[in-house]
Amino acid sequence: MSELGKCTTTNPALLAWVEEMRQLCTPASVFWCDGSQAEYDALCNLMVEAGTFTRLSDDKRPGSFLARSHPSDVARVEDRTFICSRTKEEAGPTNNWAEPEEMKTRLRAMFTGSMAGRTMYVIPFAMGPLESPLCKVGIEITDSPYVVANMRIMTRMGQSVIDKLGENGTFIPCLHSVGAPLNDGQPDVSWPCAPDPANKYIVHFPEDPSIWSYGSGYGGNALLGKKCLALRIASTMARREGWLAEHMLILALTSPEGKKHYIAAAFPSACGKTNLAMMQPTLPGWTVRCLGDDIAWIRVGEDGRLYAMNPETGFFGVAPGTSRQSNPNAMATIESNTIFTNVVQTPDGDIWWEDMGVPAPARGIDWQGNEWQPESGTKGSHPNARFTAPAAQCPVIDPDWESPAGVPLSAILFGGRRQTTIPLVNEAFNWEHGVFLGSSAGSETTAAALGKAGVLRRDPFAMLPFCGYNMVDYLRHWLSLPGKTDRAKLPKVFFVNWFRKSDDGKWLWPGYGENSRVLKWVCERVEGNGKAVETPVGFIPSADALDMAGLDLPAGNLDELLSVDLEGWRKEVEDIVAYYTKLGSDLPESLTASLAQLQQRLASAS
Ligand code: GTP
Ligand code: SPV
Ligand code: MN
Repeated sequence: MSELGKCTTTNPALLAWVEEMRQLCTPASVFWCDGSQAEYDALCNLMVEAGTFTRLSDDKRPGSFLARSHPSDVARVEDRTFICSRTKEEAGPTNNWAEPEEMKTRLRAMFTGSMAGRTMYVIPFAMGPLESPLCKVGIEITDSPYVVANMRIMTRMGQSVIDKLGENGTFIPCLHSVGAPLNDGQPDVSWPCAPDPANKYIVHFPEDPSIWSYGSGYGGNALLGKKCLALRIASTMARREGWLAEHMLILALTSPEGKKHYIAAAFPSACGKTNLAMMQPTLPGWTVRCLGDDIAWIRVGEDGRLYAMNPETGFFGVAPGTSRQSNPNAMATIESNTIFTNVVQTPDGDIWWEDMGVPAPARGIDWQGNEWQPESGTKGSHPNARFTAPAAQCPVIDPDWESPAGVPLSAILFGGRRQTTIPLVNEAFNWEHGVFLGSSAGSETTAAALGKAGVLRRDPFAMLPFCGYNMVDYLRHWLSLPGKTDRAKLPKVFFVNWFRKSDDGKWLWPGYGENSRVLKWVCERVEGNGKAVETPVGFIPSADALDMAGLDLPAGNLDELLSVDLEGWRKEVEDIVAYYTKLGSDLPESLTASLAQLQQRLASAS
């Protein structure tokens, strides 16, 4: 192992960029990360001393830590996220845009001296297995040791990446500062950041490509390999190079007869990807294996099928609601070596959150660091509290999860959080109709981004906050796939909704492991079996098509989940028309045709 913090690269471009950023940000010191366990341990100890981390009990959660963020810094900031392509047109109607040189001037001013009194960490990281044809190398410069520790779990990081880069390899520069320089002698705080939202900037320059992030230390704002690189920047590369960078989980589903299908699913943030990715099927004999829970890079393989690969190595998962009942495999994954952020600290040195499936502690410390009791009437953990855990610790991780080639997809699911109208599952008539379903996906907003939760918005392909270029061009890119391969080899497309509610506010569908019943039907449809009725909105399972053995659903629920609510759908169509109008006149004709056909089918169904 190399001496901690010592540089081992001879790559001149890398050395020059780090030196330039050192001069800009004027840190007290520079630390080159090698990604070793010893380095991780040393940084965790340092954070314990600084009050950023609380070490959890070795009996309860070995190797694990709790962090509490600043109350202003708890989620992604979509308003402060920019795609600075050359022209506004290239960023498109759904992204914030600023002229790149103007933005760089502004950012350079913000970053000037921004790391004063702090250590500047240099993190070499790779997204994707190092041998994968899609693997991308990034270098994140950050003044947050919390970011370093999380990046070590979430990415392939350290010396192996420097070695891959070699003398002449290229990398994506990712500059990050919490935006809280320290004057001489000024004491630090446990979670430094720039509290005023107007001072946060999550900025992408797709032409460089490069990423500049200022003012936040939380999640997707700060772990720049994830949303910034593996989705926003990667989507622009994917478009150019003919592949796809998607906000999707990847799972393997095996039937009792041993038939294995790989499925990818795009649901918006906090809408069930992690849960589906590692679910425990309630149907006897079926198994799910997890390959990824948030991001999929997909390319056409030599055999013409679509192959999906997870570029990450960890899970940055929503804590509240995670329990032995809802997600036993996540609970097993986070038994050790996990970083918890914004959950309750219990008196016995462990953590707790709402709907964890175990009794709340009589008292504890809430996510804001205050004494807390369950009777207090406030939530002890933040709704966007998260765990960061190594994927390798997941008991149902698929043996091929690190395969450089990825795995061939049988089906793609789109979904959203919809209390009304949208059925439990709906199969697209064909690829173009599938792209229409993805493009028009709506979902109620969640705590994963700052802003009001529970508001219905269109979130095409669950990529609204993550598409690095013009959304209309993105949709065109998806429509171009049948031209790149044999159409018959493309995965079948479905739309699912686990979140329907009755008029009295109860879930109509139990969700979680019971979603295996829907996945079984998906497999049957892929194999050419599976009974369905053709409806105006797509193929929906016929009344007896879903395997409901052993599930006691209240009378009428299944009917409601699988019926086409014509009135609701007409409103839905109006909303989609309005959204398509917002996307502009350049929308591919295939999509406007799909919408018109849906309108016609609904009209003649009345
Ligand atoms: P990100 O990490 O933000 O991308 O979220 P995600 O898409 O991975 O969502 P996750 O699986 O963490 O679930 C988010 C919330 O939805 C949690 O509170 C879950 O308990 C809840 N949830 C997940 N699956 C289901 C389901 O099938 N039914 C119901 N009712 N809730 C679910
Ligand atoms: C999401 O919001 O989709 C997440 C969490 O996966 S974050 O990494 O913060 O973006
Ligand atoms: Mn996500």
